[in-house]
Amino acid sequence: MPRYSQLYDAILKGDLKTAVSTTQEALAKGADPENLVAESMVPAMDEVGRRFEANEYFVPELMIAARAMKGALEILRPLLTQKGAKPTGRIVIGTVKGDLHDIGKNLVASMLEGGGFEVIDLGINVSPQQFVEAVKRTNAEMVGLSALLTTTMPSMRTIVQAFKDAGLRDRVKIMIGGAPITQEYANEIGADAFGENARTAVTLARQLMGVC
Ligand code: B12
Repeated sequence: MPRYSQLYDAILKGDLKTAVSTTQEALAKGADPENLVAESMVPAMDEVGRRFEANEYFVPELMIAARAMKGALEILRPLLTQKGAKPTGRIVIGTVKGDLHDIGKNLVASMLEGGGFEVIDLGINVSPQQFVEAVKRTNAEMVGLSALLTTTMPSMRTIVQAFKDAGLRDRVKIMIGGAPITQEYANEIGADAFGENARTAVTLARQLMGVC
């Protein structure tokens, strides 16, 4: 049973208005933003995915659930990104080419900002060249890649190779994540780390920067 069942239900049903109002009410009652995400919102999206797989939900339901999730996250974002004074490092992040899923990537970006990182978010459907160019332009020390589709995962390997071809692989740490990604896959393609969720992403990023 999710901790805030009204919020869970609102996202599951794609009810944006209730998702927003229940988030505001929960915060007013002192709920922790990270707990709201981890205990109610992410489980709701997991259930949406399960229903989609079981042919109980179709693309329109995915879309309205995603809209409700994003609406609630919009309210939490400023709270998740409150940061300390000293920047810990710079990270370029994006969802790989062919992939339009950005809820998880946005959450990771917010939490990294909250963890003191400067985040350059390239958005969705990002090509290997765009990642390389962004690192050149910003001198970022780290790259975060997100993929939610098994069909777009291979793009991560191409991106690792693109950094090698550009002579930048030794200069950047590459962290990958997304529902189909595993540690084994990270090892296989030569990424530096795999993060299961947004919280782990922050811990890993700190480790990669040698600041923990
Ligand atoms: C919402 C959703 C959509 C929305 C996306 C809206 C948006 N703006 O993001 C829409 C409707 C657009 C969509 C479209 C499609 N989707 Co979709 N979608 C989902 C769903 C239900 C939820 C994803 C989500 O937001 N989860 C919540 C977030 C918080 O979790 P997360 O993304 O996993 O992110 C966390 C971690 O993975 C990790 N993480 C993520 N990125 C990164 C990056 C780094 C660096 C690190 C360290 C960590 C990390 O941290 C995050 C936070 O904790 C999933 C089901 C699921 N359970 O994943 C299906 C799912 C991913 N979709 C699926 C499919 C098939 C599709 C479509 C092909 C459907 C279609 N027929 O058109 C299209 C593809 C469009 C495209 N080209 O990308 C399948 C993929 C199957 C597969 N094996 O590849 C899934 C798994 C559903 C299913 N069970 O079948 N989808």
